Amino acid sequence: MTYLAKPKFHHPGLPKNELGYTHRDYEGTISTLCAGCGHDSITAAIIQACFELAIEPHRVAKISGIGCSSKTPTYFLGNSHGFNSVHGRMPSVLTGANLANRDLIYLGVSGDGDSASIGLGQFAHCLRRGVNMTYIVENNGVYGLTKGQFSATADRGSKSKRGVINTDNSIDMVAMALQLGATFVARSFSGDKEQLVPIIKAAIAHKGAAFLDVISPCVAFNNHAGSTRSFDFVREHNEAVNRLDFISTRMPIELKQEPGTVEIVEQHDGSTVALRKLSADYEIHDRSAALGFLQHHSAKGQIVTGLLFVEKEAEDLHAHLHTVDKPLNALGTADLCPGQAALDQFNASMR
Ligand SMILES: Cc1ncc(C[n+]2csc(CCOP(=O)(O)OP(=O)(O)O)c2C)c(N)n1
Ligand code: SF4
Ligand SMILES: [Mg+2]
Repeated sequence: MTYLAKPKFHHPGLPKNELGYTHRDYEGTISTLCAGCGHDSITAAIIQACFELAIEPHRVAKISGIGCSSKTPTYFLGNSHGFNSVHGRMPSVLTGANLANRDLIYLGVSGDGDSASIGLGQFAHCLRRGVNMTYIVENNGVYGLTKGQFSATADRGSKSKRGVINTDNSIDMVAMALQLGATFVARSFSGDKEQLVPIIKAAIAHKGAAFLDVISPCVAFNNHAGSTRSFDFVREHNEAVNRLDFISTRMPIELKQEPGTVEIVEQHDGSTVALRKLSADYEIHDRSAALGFLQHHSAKGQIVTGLLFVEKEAEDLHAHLHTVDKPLNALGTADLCPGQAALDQFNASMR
């Protein structure tokens, strides 16, 4: 994989966190994504969240699939463990790593193509099993890396850059995550750092399956007229617009939004998305209400962003399986060979 190393020096006055690390200590190599890609804003938010949480980088494992989104772990946490797996297989690789070493912080990074098409089964089982992780889908509605085919999250009726109309129904991964039993479910927008950074921090702190769908503009393949995110389309059809946006500029979009408001985010080509930010009094512990809230606003053409649901007493896969409380590589001979008496007792229990 090609990458550009960042210079090692940095300003001596950079702020430090409680571990004495600067922001630079949480960065990776220089991004090779298109300038203005929403994925780079998500990278910046992950770096900020890990810096603010004062996470020791060697305690993090970043696991991804294939796609522009799945390339992004190269651009953050350069001193962490990382595994760029096969298309759609991030969840099973992450599950295996998590079972082998429960002491690491797992960041699963994926795309809407990676998770909603080839990896849909893996996505589903990973969430329903309650693997302790932060699962981030960088959702742009297209297969960016392979030149802009519709992904399964693209709206029915929207037009691709090549002029093809999408005739398939779209998948809402947030609704699916709620139905699958994820214990932390949120959606955000790559350009809303004020919302995204605290959500990532909360997801990392959550002990269980945390799913985060981040709407992330693809500047290369979702910036054309005819998309269901255009302002005219929303006004005329007033249909669910629960995904993507697109921009023609080469500058990332930024957004400051008050809780409880709907913000029409206009792109440089005139296309828009309507983002509804949850209000402060939204009840986050009611799974079925969260689903209803999502669908109600989706029908009005609004994308709900914010922390939609958190299970109060979340448990993870290790708790379900009653696994040993140490990482497997920390088990000594005494743990692995408990002796003849213990073996006899175990054999007796099988008779
Ligand atoms: C088994 C397999 N099938 C197909 C591909 C081709 N492929 C590479 S990335 C990709 C889609 C990526 O889309 P997404 O996950 O949304 O990432 P984005 O580039 O949009 O961030 C596809 C189909 C592949 N690499 N491996
Ligand atoms: S093709 Fe799209 S998703 Fe890929 S780097 Fe460029 S803007 Fe980002
Ligand atoms: Mg994509």
